[in-house]
Amino acid sequence: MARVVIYTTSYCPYCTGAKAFLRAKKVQFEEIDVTDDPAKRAEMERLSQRWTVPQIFIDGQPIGGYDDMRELESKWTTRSVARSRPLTRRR
Ligand SMILES: N[C@@H](CCC(=O)N[C@@H](CS)C(=O)NCC(=O)O)C(=O)O
Repeated sequence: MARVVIYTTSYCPYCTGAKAFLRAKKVQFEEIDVTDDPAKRAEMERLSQRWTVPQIFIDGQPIGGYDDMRELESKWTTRSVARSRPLTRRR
């Protein structure tokens, strides 16, 4: 299974939303709380080249924040549906 890492702060509603989303999808993740950890925050910024929390990584690849994850998921779903059930013409 892919390793999912999420950098968060305690005061961030997007972080809460991202974690709730992952839990709802039954995706296990490792949380790195950077609220009082400037070194980990700097690590997050270096690896993602982003400055907001959350930042989410899948197998070390930065995928962005909460909005990015939702967008990615909707594209995946659309593609999967398109692949598994080709559109048929209505009669
Ligand atoms: N569109 C971003 C928004 C993230 C965002 O605005 N995060 C806020 C906290 S909720 C932030 O990082 N603000 C700067 C800071 O806390 O230093 C996402 O969906 O992840």
